[in-house]
Amino acid sequence: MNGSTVALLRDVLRSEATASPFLRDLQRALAEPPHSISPKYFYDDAGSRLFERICELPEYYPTRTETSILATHAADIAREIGTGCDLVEFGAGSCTKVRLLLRDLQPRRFIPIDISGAHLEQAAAALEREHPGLLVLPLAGDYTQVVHLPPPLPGARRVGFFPGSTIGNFTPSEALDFLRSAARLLRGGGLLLGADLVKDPAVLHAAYNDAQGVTAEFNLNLLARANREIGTDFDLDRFWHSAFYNAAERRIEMHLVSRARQQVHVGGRPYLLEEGQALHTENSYKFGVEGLRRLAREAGFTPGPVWTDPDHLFSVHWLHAPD
Ligand code: AVI
Repeated sequence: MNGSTVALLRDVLRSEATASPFLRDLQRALAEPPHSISPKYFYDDAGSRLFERICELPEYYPTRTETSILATHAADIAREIGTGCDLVEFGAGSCTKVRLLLRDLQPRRFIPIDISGAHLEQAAAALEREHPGLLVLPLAGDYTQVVHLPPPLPGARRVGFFPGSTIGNFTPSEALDFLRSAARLLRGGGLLLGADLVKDPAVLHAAYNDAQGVTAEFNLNLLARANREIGTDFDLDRFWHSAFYNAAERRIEMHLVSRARQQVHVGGRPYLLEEGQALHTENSYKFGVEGLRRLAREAGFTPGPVWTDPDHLFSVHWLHAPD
């Protein structure tokens, strides 16, 4: 590290107490390797809308595949879990996938947790209208932090639902931490978990490099969001979307790559980017069924049945959480 990098780092650290988390994390990512930032910054309103469009893309198989697994096996899943549970969804969004389970699972209560409070309230109200007997208690907050749930319903097992392979966007140690806290929170019940599977890299490549460029726009929205929210001056035309399968790590990596040597300003500070320099914005880990079950065991779960699609693209796991 040379002198000017040290000075820059000192500056970054000094301003941390007052900076917004996004500003602080972006400054840190630009100041020093590994030049990476959490994918959670994708999801402002525009990013969430772009993600919804991704889920509809012909190349993006995970959403429709998981949906078809849940629709096909809802009765088996309900038999395994048992009716009348206290159901909690982590990162519920529009509460779309849970609808596939409600008829068979008949939970006594549904607690959707999501960072976007306003969106969640609407989704919860719509769900209650559709299912008059169901008590829906939306909880606005970050489910990766400590979750304070309302007291359990007497006699109802607590069951978690974490679809979409969002577990794949965590680092391996974050995934383990998340599963450990879920196993504690869901003691005596369990977790229904969706996980994307390792497959032909060409299929993966297409899913993250769609022909319409929606995934590219989703990735670039991180810079657009920074311009909107924290006054940065990124020129989006001077970056390109890169997504590739890293076979050794079993993950798709997304990066934003500088098309030229350029200077950008973040929080009033200049950062020089070389041509080809990349900001790592997301990992999307892919799992083997056995690997996922091992991870769950390590976190304190007892793995139960697994449901997959005929092409073995995606998996849904029932994980018991012992008392
Ligand atoms: C939310 N998450 C599971 C998606 C994924 O596939 O990792 C996010 C995404 N990134 C690019 N396309 C979709």
